[in-house]
Amino acid sequence: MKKPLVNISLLSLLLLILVSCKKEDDKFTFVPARDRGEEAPVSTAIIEEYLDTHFYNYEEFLNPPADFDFKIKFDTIAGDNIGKIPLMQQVSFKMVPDRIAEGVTYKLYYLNALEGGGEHPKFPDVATLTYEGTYLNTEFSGSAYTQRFDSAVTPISFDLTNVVNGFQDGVIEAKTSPFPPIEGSDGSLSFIDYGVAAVFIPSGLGYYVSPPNGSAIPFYAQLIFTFQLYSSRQGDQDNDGIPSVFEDLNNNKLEEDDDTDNNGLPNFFDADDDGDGRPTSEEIISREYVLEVGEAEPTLLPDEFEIRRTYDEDTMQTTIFTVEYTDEDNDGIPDFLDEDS
Ligand SMILES: [Ca+2]
Ligand SMILES: [Ca+2]
Ligand SMILES: [Ca+2]
Ligand SMILES: [Ca+2]
Repeated sequence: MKKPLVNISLLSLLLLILVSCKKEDDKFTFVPARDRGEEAPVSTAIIEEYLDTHFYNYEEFLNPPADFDFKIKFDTIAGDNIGKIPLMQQVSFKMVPDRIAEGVTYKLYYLNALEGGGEHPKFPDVATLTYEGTYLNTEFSGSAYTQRFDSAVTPISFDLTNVVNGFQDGVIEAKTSPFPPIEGSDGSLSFIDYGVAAVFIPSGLGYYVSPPNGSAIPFYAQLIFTFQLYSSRQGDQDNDGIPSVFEDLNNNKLEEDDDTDNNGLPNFFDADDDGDGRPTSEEIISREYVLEVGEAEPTLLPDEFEIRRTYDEDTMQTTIFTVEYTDEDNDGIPDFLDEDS
């Protein structure tokens, strides 16, 4: 199930430089991938047409029937449904950069059908959700149709740095449940007060010319994901002790473009960020403070900061996790980013 969501940005980059190929007259002719900047408004137009002509089951979300599954369903505004409110009037959007072509941005539409009571995942976190992915295509029929290509009906955890970019960008606009899962007698997990959302992904933030092997997704397909977001945990993809959200040094909310030692491994995925041979985990100091109820907050050192806190309902203890960035040669550059210290 994971495969169709695998991040293909590197592969896309290759394909951008190389080509896609098409068989013609018994020989292969190479067709360069379309210009990403020119394709972006085309994608937007296709998605906007869909949003103008479709609605979702908002009435069920407003007045949930007893057996309602709290899943988003779309339908065409026509016939009996001619009076429905178009998605276009109910979605939000944000501008999102292309990860490959500099200067190209997309209008990313998303829908929060139900706001969770918890938190927004951060962009490099690991989210637990159920979902359905469809692609939107106009290539053959002239009008948009959707086709499901992937789904999970039991909760699955996704590293958000490892899914298609538009899905990552959409999930972080939803909120989790504020409560831990409830375990059923059969071991199944259920959640309450979670977020239900959808995201409408332009092809450049989807698969572009690299749909997953074996999938029926055409080139340049726009994608729509609906999902139920249950929980999220902080990502530390390289296990170096610094949560990935703090490895976004240029603070642009993209994890893939920070690479201190220029070795091709971005900091969130590099356990030796400065490439000095000493692992990052040995160039920082990680601490934990356990607080009893009513106990005062610890005073942190000047270069120490909190990365996370947890609360244990049984012991009623709060644990605060911190990291201190040491700077042995006092040059203002923390040791883990300083190749000569
Ligand atoms: Ca960044
Ligand atoms: Ca690196
Ligand atoms: Ca790192
Ligand atoms: Ca160092």
